[in-house]
Amino acid sequence: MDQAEQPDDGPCANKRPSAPESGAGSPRRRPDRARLFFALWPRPALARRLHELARAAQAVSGGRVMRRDTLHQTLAFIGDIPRERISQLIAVGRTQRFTTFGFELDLLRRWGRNRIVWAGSSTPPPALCALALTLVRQLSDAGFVLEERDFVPHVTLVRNSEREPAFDTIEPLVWMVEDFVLVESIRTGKGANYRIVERFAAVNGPAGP
Ligand code: 2AM
Repeated sequence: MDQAEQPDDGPCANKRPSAPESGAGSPRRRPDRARLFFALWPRPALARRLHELARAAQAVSGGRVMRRDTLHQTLAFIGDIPRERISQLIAVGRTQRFTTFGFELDLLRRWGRNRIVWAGSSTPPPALCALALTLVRQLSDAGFVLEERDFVPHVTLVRNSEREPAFDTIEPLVWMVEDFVLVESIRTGKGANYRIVERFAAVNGPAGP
């Protein structure tokens, strides 16, 4: 299999649903609707390291480096929904019970199908997969329409890349997870801006802003 392609079974091998990208191609903004997702958001020091890595990768792969303030790892993608349903998403976020955990980002990969270069983990911890799977199951239970897709935890670093980055293992970057966030993606002419709607802390860890 072409290594650049997404595998059938990701490191979190359980199938779990992920929402269709409804309205994804539409540049028209509707004030009564919003595009949302749950994600891990790196603290500033980690975001800086990831951004340095993104720039190093882009120097080889070409394409567009993600802005430092937009770097994240998606847990569950909801897509375009009526704004009045955001409170339901917040309720789902608040029911998650998890304790702090850490993992290493130690891989750099490229998917040819969507031309993104991303950082990921060769050994994603069960806690990460469990958080994503539970979120998506509960979203489904709450009536959000989700599609079947494997969960491959990743941080997109470069979009529209033209070739493989020259290196595929990296000096491990440690990510300590103390919380996760609900994010609104606001499309602009220059790409997406992200707004953190709500932060959900681990049961044993205070999470700062
Ligand atoms: P990507 O970086 O791999 O494109 C905001 O768009 C976030 O949601 C990004 O992390 C993006 O992943 C992710 N995303 C977009 N569409 C998605 C989909 N249909 N399923 C899962 N994640 C999606």
